Amino acid sequence: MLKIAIQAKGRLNEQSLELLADAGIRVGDSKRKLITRAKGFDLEVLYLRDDDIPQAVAMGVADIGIVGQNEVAEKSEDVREVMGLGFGACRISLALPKEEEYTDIEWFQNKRVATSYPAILGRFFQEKGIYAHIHRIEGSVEIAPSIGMADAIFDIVSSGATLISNGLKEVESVFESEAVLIANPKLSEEKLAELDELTFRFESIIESEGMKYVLMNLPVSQIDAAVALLPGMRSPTVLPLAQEGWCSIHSVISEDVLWPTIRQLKKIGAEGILVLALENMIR
Ligand code: PRT
Ligand code: ZN
Repeated sequence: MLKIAIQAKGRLNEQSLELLADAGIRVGDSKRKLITRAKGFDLEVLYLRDDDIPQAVAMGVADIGIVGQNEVAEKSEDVREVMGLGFGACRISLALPKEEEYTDIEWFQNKRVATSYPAILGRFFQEKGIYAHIHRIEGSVEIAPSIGMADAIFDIVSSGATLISNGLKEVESVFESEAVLIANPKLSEEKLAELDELTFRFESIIESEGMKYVLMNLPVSQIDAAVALLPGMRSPTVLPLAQEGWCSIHSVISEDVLWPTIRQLKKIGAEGILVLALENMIR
């Protein structure tokens, strides 16, 4: 039986549980327990702090885990990144007080930079030939410049609102991250087969994200025009209607092009267009 480590509480907890639920894996209340047995899949769920997940997976305390790529890169543990999970997107950026004049990376020579990601930053500065003082601090990194602890920070940014409200500006985006599924590199054949089933389910969920299922009625004479607008998985499904000269067309379409496509379908005579949510997509 596979053991998966997920964040006990914090930004990735809810979406990790949601992904498991979408994959038909139900997990009981996490709040008080360190470990629970899932229903719907032979899986044990271990709740940890995100910082501890790469090591837990490397040591085999857990076989697999869901964690930000930022933590994987910072900890440099021996784990295998299996797949991106499409949530928890953020970047780690260098930021300075907004009144500072910034020209290029040389600005950082001999400066003091506060961060919770000293390893990633150290590698970046080394690559760029920058010598700077890296101060490791946990939490509230964004206040370090205003209290005189540092000249700049290197921290996680998503919307940028935290930087702005602390009078800082982002000057270099260094590392792009999302939540990933990681695995111990030495899993048994049996566990690898279980992991394969899990990734198959995750992939079908991720693929269906941003996709809609559309169906509509259309004059038969317009089938070719509709097929050109609707790619579908192989090609759209065309079913006859009881009324002669009409058919029903079904297809899967990306949300990005949904509305412009619907406009064009209306123009060629489509009626009764239904747009439905899509839960899973298995190619
Ligand atoms: O308790 P534990 O150690 O498990 O949690 P934690 O407090 O260390 O991590 P948590 O829950 O804050 O974040 C978990 C993971 O979510 C991170 O490792 C990232 O992979 C991912 N993630 C995605 C983020 C953000 N977006 C994010 N915006 N992690 C943190 N932030 C913080 C950031 O530190 C900054 O304070 O949000 C602020 C910036 O957000 P904006 O939107 O104002 O730019
Ligand atoms: Zn953490």
